[in-house]
Amino acid sequence: MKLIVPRKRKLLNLFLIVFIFLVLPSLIVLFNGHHHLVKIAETYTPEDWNSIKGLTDKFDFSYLPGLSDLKSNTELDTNGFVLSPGNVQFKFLNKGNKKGTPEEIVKQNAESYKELVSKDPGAPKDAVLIPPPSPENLATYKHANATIMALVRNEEVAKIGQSIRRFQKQFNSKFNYPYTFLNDQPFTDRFKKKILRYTDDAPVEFVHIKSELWDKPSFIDEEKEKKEMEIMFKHDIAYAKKQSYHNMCRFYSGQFYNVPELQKYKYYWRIEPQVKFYTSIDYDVFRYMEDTQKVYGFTINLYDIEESVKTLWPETLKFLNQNDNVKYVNQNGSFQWLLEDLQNPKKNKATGGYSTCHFWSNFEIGDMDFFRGEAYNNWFKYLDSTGKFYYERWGDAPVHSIGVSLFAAKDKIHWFRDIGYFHDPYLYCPQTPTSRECEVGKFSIWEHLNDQNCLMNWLDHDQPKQVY
Ligand SMILES: Nc1nc2c(ncn2[C@@H]2O[C@H](COP(=O)(O)OP(=O)(O)OP(=O)(O)O)[C@@H](O)[C@H]2O)c(=O)[nH]1
Ligand SMILES: *[C@@H]1O[C@H](CO)[C@@H](O)[C@H](O)[C@H]1NC(C)=O
Ligand SMILES: *[C@@H]1O[C@H](CO)[C@@H](O)[C@H](O)[C@H]1NC(C)=O
Ligand SMILES: [Mg+2]
Repeated sequence: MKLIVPRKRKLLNLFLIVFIFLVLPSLIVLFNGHHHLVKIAETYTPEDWNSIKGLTDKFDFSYLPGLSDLKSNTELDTNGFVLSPGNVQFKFLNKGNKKGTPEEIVKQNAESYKELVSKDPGAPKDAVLIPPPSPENLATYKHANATIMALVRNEEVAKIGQSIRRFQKQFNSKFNYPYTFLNDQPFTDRFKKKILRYTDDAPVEFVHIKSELWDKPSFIDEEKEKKEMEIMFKHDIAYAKKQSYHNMCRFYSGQFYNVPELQKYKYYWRIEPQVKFYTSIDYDVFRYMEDTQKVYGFTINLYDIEESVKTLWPETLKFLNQNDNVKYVNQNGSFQWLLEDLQNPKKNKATGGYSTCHFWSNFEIGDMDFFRGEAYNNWFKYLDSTGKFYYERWGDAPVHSIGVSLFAAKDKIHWFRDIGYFHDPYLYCPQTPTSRECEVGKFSIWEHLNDQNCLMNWLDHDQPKQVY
């Protein structure tokens, strides 16, 4: 027994020495982790951040000018944004002071949505609307500078035909706006012949898209692409592995307005195969866009698959913090809607803050000169340079939506409250005297998708004024 005691003391001393000199310092560092991070943010150069970023693809902190700036910032807390070079930040403010669990917010929003949509909206009141000319005056009618546009494959002729038939009936037979059909393959004679049966007297142009506007850029690392596609596929992201879908999203995000045959137009109205128009449109929608100088119009507004746009928002902030790119941001932009985190907070968590709310772009009426402008184009070029139209699956809808929300004033974005519309599985069915074949207030053909509706967030935070 006696022999063992000194050995125990020795062990205790050894333990104390190890604790004081090795364990204690690590604990101090651990508990001061926050300070440690602040120090990194302040002392590292952008190059250092880039090399740190290279260690992980998960998070891109490089757009943060210094974590200490985030601590208290009255400008950010009052306005919801700070727009100074190298220090661009946005914050969701919950100005309406909405409270509740995500489930409760979904319920509140769904109820408000139903109530709103069941009132007849009439027509927009912020312009003198132009009714259709009488048939004998149609030939000399003064059109807006606009085309109806559809990207479509030869084999989809019957499906786009259905869309056109309804579109002609509800709108275009009254105005005869020209159609532009786009395809990465040459259109067949069969396709052209069939289309001309649907388009009545409207002018029609068939365009074969040049490969440099459509093909995957040569700098894309195909091994990395394959690896990333596999991961997205495992996460059940629709079309993750479909090469042409990625091409389509990139084309609609940043190339369609460069198609030579579209240069002669300012406005476009995008249509897709198998969509429905539920309401009769009895004024010239393009003239409305022109007269009010709107940049973008939509009907449906919803969340996206968060994994498909994981770094779209961080990359955007990175771009805005480069050089003097902040000059492109419109201080009257729709930032709150982009950041709302009450209804589907898990989206914001996965995307570095972006709600994933977007205008559903299979229906969109837009000003191509906006997209052709310096702000949108430089931003798109930056996004394209990241390769993430392929390494992620950035859709044209979130890209258009973030673009118009940042670079256009909110009163240049228009919700077409009077146009009923369907693209599987979502619909917009307002209570109007001409609404047919839809159930007023329904948002999706699947009840469980009601939590995907972002419209109330748009109306709560960024709808500029009552237009209807
Ligand atoms: N020419 C051509 N058109 C395409 C291609 N991929 C998609 N499109 C068109 O691009 C538009 C969007 O594609 P969709 O497949 O409808 O994509 P989506 O609306 O996200 O998905 P769905 O729910 O399947 O409709 C449609 O008008 C398609 O016809 C392609 O590879 N070539
Ligand atoms: C229509 O708009 C395009 C793009 O802005 C422009 O180049 C073209 O000259 C315009 N056409 C007319 C007739 O104004
Ligand atoms: C923003 O809105 C205010 C108030 O409506 C207006 O005075 C200002 O000119 C707008 N600025 C921009 C850049 O649109
Ligand atoms: Mg579609």
